[in-house]
Amino acid sequence: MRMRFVLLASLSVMTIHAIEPYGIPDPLVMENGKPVREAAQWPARRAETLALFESGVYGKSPALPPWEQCQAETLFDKEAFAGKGRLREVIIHFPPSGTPPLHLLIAYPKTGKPVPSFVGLNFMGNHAAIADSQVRLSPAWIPSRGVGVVDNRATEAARGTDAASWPFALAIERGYAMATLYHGDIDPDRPDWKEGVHAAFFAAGQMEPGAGEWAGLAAWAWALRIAGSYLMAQPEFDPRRVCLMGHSRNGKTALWAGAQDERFALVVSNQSGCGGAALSRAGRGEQLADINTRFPHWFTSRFHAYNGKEAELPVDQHQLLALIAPRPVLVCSAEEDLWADPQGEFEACVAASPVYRLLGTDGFGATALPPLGELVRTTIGYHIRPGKHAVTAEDWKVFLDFADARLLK
Ligand code: GTR
Repeated sequence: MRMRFVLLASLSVMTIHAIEPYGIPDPLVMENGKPVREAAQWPARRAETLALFESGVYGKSPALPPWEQCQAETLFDKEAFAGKGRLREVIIHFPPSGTPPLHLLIAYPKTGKPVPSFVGLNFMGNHAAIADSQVRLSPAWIPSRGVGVVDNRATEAARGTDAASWPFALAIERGYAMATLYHGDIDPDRPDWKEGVHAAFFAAGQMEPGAGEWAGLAAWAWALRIAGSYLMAQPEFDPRRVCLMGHSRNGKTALWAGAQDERFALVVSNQSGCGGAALSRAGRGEQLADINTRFPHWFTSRFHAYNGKEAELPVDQHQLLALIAPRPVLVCSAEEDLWADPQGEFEACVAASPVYRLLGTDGFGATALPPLGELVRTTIGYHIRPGKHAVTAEDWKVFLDFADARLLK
């Protein structure tokens, strides 16, 4: 057992001052203690790492339905953004029957060539992402903190109220499509297993996911992957450059989707924190007991067993980043967002780097937290900006700069 754990400080002499020796699992040592020394040995380690996250953290999802078994219908596709781009909304049905359909809102440039794209979940419904009367007002349960939300349902007043998080015109100007879907479409963000996608997979009499079965974040990740399948099947979007982006709980979800699904070219985590990019063993900011108490429906029940016992976790979150290797991953923090533990997010990048290097990339190019506003552009990227927990157009500029640097080379 001991063989499998590393003192993070030993990874690089330069990291000694930046990183405490937490005793996180070594991403390059098999569960049986054998070291992974060559790239050819990584797939086996990757598979067992993925299985550990499935069984102990997010829960195992059903197989993703092949795109041929899904159905997409375009609700509208029109010129928008002062003639510079188009706005489309589609409804996507997928098996088995009884599953709630997804609504995907896509803004894209009119280039005549397949464009790179970002897809991410939103918190408040597609109608909140842009003030446009044609976008469907989500009938799903929506958190009451949303502007224009009455009795947990959207009203017309909710249109465009989350537009600051979705700078569609900026993406278009930069040559990217930006797509979003509401996580509550597939599973409302509350501890209720009757109304979301899970119930369609329950055995007779089953009332909630069993230990090790997918919980809330995993269902959202599943929806993101289906949205990705859609984009990859359309001529307007380059199937080899579909990127995932997520903020906060949706950032945890984007990482889990990108870890499982190697079709995605790049993943951006914005302030994903606990259960996302931050090391659980770091012990700062949100702890497992906090997250599992406030959001009992996000992770598999097995994850709850580690409340206050982070040192016993079979994996830590640097290994989630490592599952994305060798594809680019960008971890973004905000200085005042201590709940998401910027330092722990940075340390996870450092600790994932050996896997990225083994696979022939430049890994992570920083050994101490970079100055505010300075983007680390290596295959594992990192950025920390001043300010609080949010995703803004300024953040999107960083995501697009990173994607330009990593995908348009
Ligand atoms: C917080 C939660 C975080 C993060 C955040 C968000 O309340 O503790 O883990 O997910 O919500 O999603 O905005």
